[in-house]
Amino acid sequence: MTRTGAQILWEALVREDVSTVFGYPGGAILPAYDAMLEFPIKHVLVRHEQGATHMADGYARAGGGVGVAIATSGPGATNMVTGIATAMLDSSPIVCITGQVPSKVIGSDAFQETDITGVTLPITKHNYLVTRPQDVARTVKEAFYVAKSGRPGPVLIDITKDAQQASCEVEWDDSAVRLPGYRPDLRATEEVYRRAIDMINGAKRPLIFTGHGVMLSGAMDVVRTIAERANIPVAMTLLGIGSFPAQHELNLGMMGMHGEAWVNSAIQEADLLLAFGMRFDDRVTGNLATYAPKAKKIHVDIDPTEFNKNVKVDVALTGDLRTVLEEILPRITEGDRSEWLAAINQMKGDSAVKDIQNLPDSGHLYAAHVIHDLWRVTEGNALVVTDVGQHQMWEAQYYKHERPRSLITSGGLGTMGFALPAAIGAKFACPDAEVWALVGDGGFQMTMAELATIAQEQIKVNVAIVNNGYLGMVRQWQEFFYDRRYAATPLLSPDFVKLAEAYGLSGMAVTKRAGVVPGIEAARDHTGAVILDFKVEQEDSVFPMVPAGADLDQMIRRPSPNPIVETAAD
Ligand SMILES: Cc1cc2nc3c(=O)[nH]c(=O)nc-3n(C[C@H](O)[C@H](O)[C@H](O)COP(=O)(O)OP(=O)(O)OC[C@H]3O[C@@H](n4cnc5c(N)ncnc54)[C@H](O)[C@@H]3O)c2cc1C
Ligand SMILES: Cc1ncc(C[n+]2csc(CCOP(=O)(O)OP(=O)(O)O)c2C)c(N)n1
Ligand SMILES: [Mg+2]
Repeated sequence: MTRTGAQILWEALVREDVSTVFGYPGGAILPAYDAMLEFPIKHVLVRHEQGATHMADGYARAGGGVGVAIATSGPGATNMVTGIATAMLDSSPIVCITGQVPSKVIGSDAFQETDITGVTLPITKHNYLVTRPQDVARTVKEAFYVAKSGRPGPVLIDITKDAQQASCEVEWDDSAVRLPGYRPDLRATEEVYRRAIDMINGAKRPLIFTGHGVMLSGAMDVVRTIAERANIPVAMTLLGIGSFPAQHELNLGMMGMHGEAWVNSAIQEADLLLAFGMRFDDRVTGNLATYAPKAKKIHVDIDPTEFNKNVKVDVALTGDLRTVLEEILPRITEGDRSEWLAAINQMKGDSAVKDIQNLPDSGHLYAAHVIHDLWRVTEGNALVVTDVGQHQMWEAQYYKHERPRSLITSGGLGTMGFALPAAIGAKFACPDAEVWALVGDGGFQMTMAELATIAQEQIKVNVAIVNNGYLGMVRQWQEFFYDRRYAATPLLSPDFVKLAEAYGLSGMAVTKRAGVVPGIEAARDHTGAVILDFKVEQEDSVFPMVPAGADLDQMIRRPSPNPIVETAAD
């Protein structure tokens, strides 16, 4: 059958089970947009191509599939760069499709020409320039395979305008993709397995670390079975939140820079770390020279380049986490680690039982109250998508996530502006979920134009703005490390209630603690999207904090006597 490259593109996407794409049209991608009308694909018109990439990313993280974004050449393509880098750092599978100028003018500085495969080479798992319609079907198939297999990541397909317009005979190939040099299914030897199992069964003070890879491989159940059988407490990375039930008795909480104090202390005392699908980011380890000095380390990861990258490990098990752990599980013996669990409990002191909601109302509104109340009112069932900054860390501390993929956040790149579009993408992947974008007043202003996308698509994504009048996380660093010199962090914002109304949405400002629960309840009851502007204390800080590069147990704690509130971790 003869088809244009544009038609082949959409048919290939349909064959990959794509139902929704996020995009923005322009000259070089117009043939594809024209052909799109013939295919059963929902196109969501964004307001900025960065938004399209974050939506694709949120779609992938929430639903577990591959997200798709589409844009024109030149500025359309370069606007995607931040979203692609965000997906790369957090191993999120997205496919970005860009139009390119006609192949015969490539290299001539043609109108809206950018070498986007060159630009995105270091921030994609793989990318392609397609100049002939005959190559479109195979490329799309490969791109999806690369994006989702092994360690997931972003793939870009740049298609010239002439390749979209020209026709060719098309034959669909249903055979498995084979790419020379790409081996996503490596396996460790039996000898390595044996060493790992002996170490686990013999450990007295072991800790399991669960990372994003637990979610990506669907290993939640097997991790839990191992932890319960061997009585090993579990700590998680920011991106691992949701991989182990928050209120499980073996759950210790988040590790690292803003992790729970007792988790960081326990890491420094442990005799064995079992790192499952996490990559020892510098936010996690602090000073590498003094990191977990008493512990042997076992690292399970699908990407062998992660082994010994930051932390030297004793045993490295390559492979899909679930597959590896299912092999290990039958050989794990039941363990009594009550002494170790008691020691960690001691490290907690009475801090774990302090409930900030019981502290007297000082008349001020704190972000911690807002997030804790959001957790209570939604009964922990919301799908929360955060932006980047203090509110992101407070979310990690105060919203208890019992289920995987219920917290979506930009960890590795720390991309402000991520939350609103990623929440929109998440809503398309999970239409029945109660989706909340939790944003700072700074990051929200980077991508708030996507409120128009919410309005046009008539979707219900509620937005909670933690409005502290500052680029709060940077202000906190200035307070701690730059002598309180607040260079360029005080922040003027528009009236967010009026902004919501200008988009045809509803807005509400909350200034008192007593207004938080009614505000959240009203937002939930309303049929359309609601923007809640929580005007919180301006100079509150996130505690504890391990200063960048400091030893993990050298944490800055909330000053005492406590002038404000305790964090859950204090
Ligand atoms: C302001 C700010 C503060 C932060 N503070 C903290 C903090 O205090 N604590 C913290 O933890 N993080 C913090 N972060 C996040 C941090 O920067 C990292 O993003 C995070 O620690 C990475 O978590 P991860 O290693 O679990 O996930 P990723 O970076 O996504 O890594 C996942 C790992 O799993 C592997 N993997 C993927 N699929 C599989 C599979 N199928 N099988 C096996 N392995 C697989 C990958 O190869 C990779 O090594 C902060 C971020 C920001 C922006
Ligand atoms: C795109 C981008 N620019 C700059 C930064 C650096 N940065 C990290 S947190 C932060 C402040 C965020 O302020 P806000 O959105 O108000 O959130 P808050 O910390 O106040 O909760 C900044 C500027 C970043 N992470 N991303
Ligand atoms: Mg702020």
